[in-house]
Amino acid sequence: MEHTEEILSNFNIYGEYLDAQPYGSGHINDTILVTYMNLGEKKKYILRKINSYVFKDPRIIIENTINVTDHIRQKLVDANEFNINIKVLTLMKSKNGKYFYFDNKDYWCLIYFIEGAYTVDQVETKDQAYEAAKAYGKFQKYLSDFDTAKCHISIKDFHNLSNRINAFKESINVDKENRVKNIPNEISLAKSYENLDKEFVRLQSKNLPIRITHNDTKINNIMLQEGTSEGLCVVDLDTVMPGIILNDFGDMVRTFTSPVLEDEKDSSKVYMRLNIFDALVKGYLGELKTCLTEDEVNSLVLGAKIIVYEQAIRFLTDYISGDVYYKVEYDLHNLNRAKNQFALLASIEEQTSEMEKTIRKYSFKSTFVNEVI
Ligand code: GN1
Ligand code: MG
Repeated sequence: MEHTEEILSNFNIYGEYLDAQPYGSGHINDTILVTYMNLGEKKKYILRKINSYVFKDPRIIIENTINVTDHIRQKLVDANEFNINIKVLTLMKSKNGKYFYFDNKDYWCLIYFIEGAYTVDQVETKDQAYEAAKAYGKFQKYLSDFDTAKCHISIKDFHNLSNRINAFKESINVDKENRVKNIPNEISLAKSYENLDKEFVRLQSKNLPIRITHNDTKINNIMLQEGTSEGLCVVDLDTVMPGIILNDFGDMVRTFTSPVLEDEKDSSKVYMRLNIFDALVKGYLGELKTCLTEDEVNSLVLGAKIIVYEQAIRFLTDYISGDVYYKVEYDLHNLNRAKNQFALLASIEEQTSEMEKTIRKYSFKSTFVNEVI
């Protein structure tokens, strides 16, 4: 990776360059694991090329990342936490003193690699779900006093379901790649869930609190500690911006509870695992139940449906438009992803009442009632 070495030469890294390898499973930015040898020890870093088709002004997301990580770092210091460098991301400055390097085409960031941790693309144990959700809960808690006015909107209307539906319809009208004819079932499925948009609009009218949300709370955006599986560090902060809690809760349900990968080719294997949902809710609300409003708690399950539906539509729109947004490895990749989201949504619909019961079990009100009894 010759070009990579050239990019890296613009950052202040001690030691001798050893190696660079593609890293992780993100769909948007390029992520590269680089290794240096310094004083006989291997040192690893994550180099990220920010996708400027998706992020129109990458400097905005870098500024958000710096502000948010500074805020969290201070919370960790105040709490006398040790090993802070593996609990929050640290960006390195480039030789021009900025937290990025711009090569006249792309923006690049360099981040310290979190040692002693791993990520998973699908949840294998209840423990992982509990620990990862707890880490996202803590992340939310640390940011609860961050001034939302000081956080940029990295992508406008990112979780605006009505807009996503309009974009989907527009892609059908344009039918750029002549793919609409291949997917009558998925299009009618998408239409059959359109009532979720009305629910979404109704939710917006409730004035749910605007918080700083992560907006991409996938299971693989948590570094889990080797051995204990403790949720060590929240990564991929590109989409951190003001938003409602449902965005984060919904994306956890979406990516934690299915037993197979997001791009599994057989969508009949996809369903919502209630035991994993239980662990997720226990971990998340364990951190947050006293901070959330009653309206927020009561709309969590609906939020999950909305996010899964939104994602189904996003994948389907990209399939119809010729795969311009998400990275794909084969022609039907986005379509398979969309089918899996619809399968998950159907399973969530079926288990709504059990999911609501689980929320009540771990929410503040039920705890309070139990204590009084
Ligand atoms: C994208 O690149 P990655 O995996 O972090 C996308 C998310 C989607 C996700 C689907 C900026 O995230 O919104 O939920 O793919 N990020 C952006 O897996 O669009
Ligand atoms: Mg991301």
